[in-house]
Amino acid sequence: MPTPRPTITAFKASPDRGQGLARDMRVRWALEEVGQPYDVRLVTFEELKKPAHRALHPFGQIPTYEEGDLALFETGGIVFHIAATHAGLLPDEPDARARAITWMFAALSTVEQSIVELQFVMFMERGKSWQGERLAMVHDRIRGRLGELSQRLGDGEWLDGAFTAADLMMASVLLRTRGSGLLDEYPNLAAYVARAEARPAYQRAFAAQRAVFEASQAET
Ligand code: GTB
Repeated sequence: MPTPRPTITAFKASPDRGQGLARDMRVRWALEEVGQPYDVRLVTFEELKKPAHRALHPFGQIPTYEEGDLALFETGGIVFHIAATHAGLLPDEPDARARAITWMFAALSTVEQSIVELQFVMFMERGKSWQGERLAMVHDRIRGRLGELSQRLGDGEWLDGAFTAADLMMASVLLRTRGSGLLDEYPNLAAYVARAEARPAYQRAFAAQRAVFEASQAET
């Protein structure tokens, strides 16, 4: 049976000004990779915290994913659901599939953790007397993870054979370090992310989220 056309939520005015760093991007990208058309409902920061949105997302965030009677939140869960219900993002062979799922978790829980911390330091702790020291500490923590990942990737094209949802998630996470310049210290990781960004599905997803930003500029 074909999947009902899903609807995702995204920021009406993303603070990243269309750079593709908000987390709706990874869901759009997954949908593009599997060729699943989707709709987008744009929400304001105020709407995120209202009961109607909290009924979909207990933490009042984007993105959410609705497909018929199913409502999901958390990009890990959403991307896994897309990959599990469409061909193209997870291998069929059980061990390779289990490894890809493991890498998805690693991207979100082992690698993204310190990168999220970086955003806290940069934006929420701006102006604090200790910001510089904490920034150096968080940079080093990220370097630790990037170094380990770089070592494992070596000269591989993707994490484990062909491109999977794990690469989609890992590249999405790594992209968030771009402003810091840290990624460029690991040329194989920088090239890995560039390969991911060059995928036509990534490009379509990027253009779609960028169009939201451009439309918001045209309105003002
Ligand atoms: N773990 C959740 C998931 O993976 O789905 C995290 C979801 C999340 O953090 N959503 C953010 C959100 O809704 C948007 S992506 N924040 C609003 C709130 O919590 O009130 C995080 C984000 C925001 C802005 C930028 N940026 O400007 O560069 C990048 C990433």
